[in-house]
Amino acid sequence: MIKYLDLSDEVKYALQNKKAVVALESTIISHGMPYPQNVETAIKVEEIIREMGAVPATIGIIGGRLKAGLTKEEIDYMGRTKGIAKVSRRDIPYIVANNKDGATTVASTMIIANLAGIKVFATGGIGGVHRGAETTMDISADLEELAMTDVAVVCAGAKSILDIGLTLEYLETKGVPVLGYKTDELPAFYTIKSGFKVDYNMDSPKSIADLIYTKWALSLNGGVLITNPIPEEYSMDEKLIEKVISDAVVEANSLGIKGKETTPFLLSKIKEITKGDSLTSNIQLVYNNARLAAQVAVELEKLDA
Ligand code: PSU
Ligand code: MN
Repeated sequence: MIKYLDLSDEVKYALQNKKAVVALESTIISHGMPYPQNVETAIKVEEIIREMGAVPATIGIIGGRLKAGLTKEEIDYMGRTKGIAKVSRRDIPYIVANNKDGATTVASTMIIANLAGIKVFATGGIGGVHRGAETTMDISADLEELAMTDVAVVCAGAKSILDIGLTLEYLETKGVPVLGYKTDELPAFYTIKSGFKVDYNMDSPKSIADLIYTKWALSLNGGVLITNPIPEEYSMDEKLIEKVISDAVVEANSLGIKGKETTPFLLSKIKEITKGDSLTSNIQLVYNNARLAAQVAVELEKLDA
């Protein structure tokens, strides 16, 4: 598999010298945010990770090569080029065999991070069990990946475009610990609260790293989900965002939006209805997650040394 993988010099050096590395995904760049905020955010996230003493590895597929550590130019290319495929686990072989470009989701970013030997990954939101999944069977491949691939993912909880309760049930079935950073309650992406509990409230990056280390030392394969509440000053009004999301879901259904188009459609609709407020919150929560992920990666590296 490694023959398909390219590490940037910075990432290669960091991994060889046991420095903390944090993986970042590219679907958030190509499909999760509009240009140019997507590129600005992706570059700022990398800077934040470096400031926190870790090395960022933005992951994507370019010309059929799996890349861990995109250059600024490659990030810009992923952000401005229209029609880059959204690539999850099932799409990787087609994209690689045909030398195409692909923006990686949480699932495929975990796969490539794992190949590269990167253990911690920061993102905004993961995919999950969608509302209405009992008839559509729309359950993100991200959940299966968390079940089997040894990468810890820092996110801002589950947003209510998903069925949050069913998403948590699925993660429980698959043996994925859901941790809350300094919270008992699962955050809901745009808001601090969701009405659902996390499995464990963790009070420090060190305690999170200890849990991750122990899980894998026990050969309990698969990921760990670390949920980090959006900073209070950027959190949105709960009632407002709930109404916006419900309206967006109704519109997606009436337009017959399905499959991998669903999440990008809902995100852009929510941004449109909130006149960009949701985008501001989304950007800030990603920065917040990058800070925590870098701290966790630094602590985990100490344990591994
Ligand atoms: N949630 C967001 N922004 C995103 C995504 C989710 O707030 O960009 C992206 C991530 O890449 C995630 C993917 O892995 O959507 C999930 O898509 P799907 O539901 O089709 O599996
Ligand atoms: Mn889906």
